[in-house]
Formats: sequence, C-alpha cells, structure tokens
Amino acid sequence: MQRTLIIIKPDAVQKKATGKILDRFIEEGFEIKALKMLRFTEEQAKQFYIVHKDRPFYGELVEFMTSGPVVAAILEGENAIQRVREIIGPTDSEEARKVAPNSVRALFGTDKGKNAIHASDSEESASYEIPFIFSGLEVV
Ligand code: RTP
Ligand code: MG
Repeated sequence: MQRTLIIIKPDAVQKKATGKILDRFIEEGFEIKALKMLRFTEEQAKQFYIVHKDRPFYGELVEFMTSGPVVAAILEGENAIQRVREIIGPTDSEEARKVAPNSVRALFGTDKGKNAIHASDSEESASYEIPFIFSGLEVV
C-alpha cells in the first residue's frame, strides 16, 4: 500500500468538480485517508512548489494556486503514486484531451497552467507534500 497527495486546484473547485473528482478516485479503488479544503497563502504556495522556483511559470503557478480554495486529499492504494498520475493525465489539459480523454485533466482542466489537479509524482515528492498539508492528527 502506498499513499499520495492530490490537490483539486482552484479552477476545478470553482467549476464545482470536487465531488466528481473525488468520486472518480473512490471508484478507481483508492481509499481517502485525509481530506480538507484550504486556501494557500502566497508563502505556502511558494514553499509547496519550491522545486519549480527557477522555472519561468513559477510566478503564474503561485498566483493560480492562491486564486481560490483548493481541496487536498491523501489517497491510499496499491502503487498509488503512479496510478493516480495515470488517472490525472498529462500536465497540459489540451494534450490530455488528445491522448487520455478520460483523464481528470482532460475532463476538468483548461490548459497547461489551469489543469484541475495536482498529484505527487514520486515517493520523494509524496513524503514532502503529505506532511506539508496534513498533520498526523488529520490522517485516519
Ligand atoms: P503538478 O505538480 O501540479 O501535479 O503538475 P505536473 O507534475 O503535471 O507538472 P509540473 O511540471 O510539476 O508543473 C506544476 C504545475 O505548474 C503549472 N505549469 N504551468 N504555463 C506553463 O508552462 C506551466 N507548466 C506547468 C501547471 O499548473 C502544473 O501542473
Ligand atoms: Mg509536479
């Protein structure tokens, strides 16, 4: 069993897609081990995405992630990190609609910035991101 972090991004929360996205992961067999809505401060969003600090899109990403509430969850399942990445699809929602039309980003995202959902991409990122968002008391 493995745990991964997802964040339903401001665009998808605004579109009222939260329930549909969570339901998709439940139907795919994952168990929700923690769940909450929050709004990132600029400092928190910068720290969460610190690996991208030198990328040209960093400022835009921080602005987007602080633009409204998000919904974060810990999902548990067999090979969860890789399987969840497959279910969310490629970073760019426009590309996702071509190559993975049933993926979460194809269904609910707009483009390569506003792409509906984040998911940890490795064990290393999951072990940074999970305790960044959830305290031990919040995990069942
Ligand atoms: P995430 O971390 O959010 O799960 O996305 P990812 O692994 O698929 O993509 P990553 O390369 O880690 O990029 C993080 C987020 O930055 C925004 N982005 N914008 N405008 C752009 O060129 C661009 N590229 C990336 C997206 O919101 C992306 O999910
Ligand atoms: Mg990433």
